[in-house]
Amino acid sequence: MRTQVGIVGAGPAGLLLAHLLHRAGIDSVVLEARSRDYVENRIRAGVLEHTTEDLLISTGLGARLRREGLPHRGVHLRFGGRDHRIDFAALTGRHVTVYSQHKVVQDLIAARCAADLPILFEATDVAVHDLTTDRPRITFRHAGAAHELACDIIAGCDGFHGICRSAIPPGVLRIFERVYPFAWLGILAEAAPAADELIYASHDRGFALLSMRSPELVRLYLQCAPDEDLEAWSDDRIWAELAARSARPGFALNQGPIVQRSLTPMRSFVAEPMRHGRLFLAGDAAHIVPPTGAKGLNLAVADVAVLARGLEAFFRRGDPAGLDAYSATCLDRVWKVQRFSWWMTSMLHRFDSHTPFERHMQRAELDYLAGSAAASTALAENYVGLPL
Ligand code: FAS
Ligand code: PHB
Repeated sequence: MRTQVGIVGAGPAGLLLAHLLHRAGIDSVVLEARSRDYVENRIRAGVLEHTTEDLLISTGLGARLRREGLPHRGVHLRFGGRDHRIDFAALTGRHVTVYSQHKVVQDLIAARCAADLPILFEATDVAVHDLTTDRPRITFRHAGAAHELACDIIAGCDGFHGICRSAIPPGVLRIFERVYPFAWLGILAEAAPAADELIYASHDRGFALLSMRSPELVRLYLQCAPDEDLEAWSDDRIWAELAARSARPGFALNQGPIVQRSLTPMRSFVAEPMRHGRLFLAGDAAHIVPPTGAKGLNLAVADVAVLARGLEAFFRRGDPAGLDAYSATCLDRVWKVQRFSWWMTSMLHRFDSHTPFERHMQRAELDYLAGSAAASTALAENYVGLPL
């Protein structure tokens, strides 16, 4: 088999890259370890930055997004029993859109299949070779047979636990990491949102986030121990803890059947550089942010927008400049988004190791935000998305 760009991973990064390359007349093959059903129903992120929404719509992926996406013009910070609304529209003129990641993946796969373009699900034993030559290769097994894909470029879009980053020889990458002393217990429940917008609740018992997927489906999160046993959390215990952490006079959570629960570990992670020879890392394969800032999916989109532009110049005009600048261009945004995600996480979560002074610093940060247009604007412009 041969193609111009071999893409490992059919998450948002790999699928959007394949979509953008096809629109630029560049051939690619997507190799995915899991089944189509698995990747299309994996519940993860829920918030699209305006740049992500604009890119999806401008590249022909806006039909369902326009129908089912929920524009959100602000979020609420809840602390000390009161709310402070961050008014995105007034402060930045922008909004975000609540639209589940699994729908983005479904839309991208549907577009790929409608164009009859190659995407191989349940590809196993994927391995990348000859990365520092101009003829890199991907070997894999599919439908019971061994295959080799000769390509000009390999895009490592295989997430944090994929094989592409680890295929880079030791000593090449600089790794930066912070592991947080907590995780998020997330649930999907058949209940109406208790508010029109997201609520980030900072409480002495721990952080809680009240998000949503539709007028009938909520996505709720609780800060918990990093090694929390999900079995120890009955539905009643989850609802009681969510209610306690989001309590405010006149507010009541709507409860309903919990249809999915998950545990998401919290880390900040960056691997530099995001390129090794003809291998380009994008999305979670290169970086992880704590989900507090709603950035993981959006950062993956930003990476592949840069990579697609660089590949178009490379294949159309033989101009390598975009690819040579890829890592530095992406990392400039990655580190700003890492900072914002770390800041939101540090401000809103409870750290058992915190001294009373540090807890006062957290509360002072929230009080300052609530009283300062400048501080609220800084949060808003990061949350809606930095310019691409
Ligand atoms: P992905 O991990 O989405 O996709 C990588 C793909 O590569 C997967 O389909 C995987 O099966 C495939 N793959 C892996 N190894 C392979 C191999 N060897 N061969 C072939 N294919 C291989 N972000 C938010 O903003 N908000 C959230 O609430 C949120 N919740 C999350 C919950 C969980 C449990 C996780 C893990 C992440 C969450 N994220 C969240 C972050 C998430 O949305 C990612 O940022 C986003 O999926 C990144 O997309 P990709 O880079 O495409 O990686
Ligand atoms: C979600 O809806 O899954 C979500 C929203 C905002 C976040 C994290 C997750 O910061």
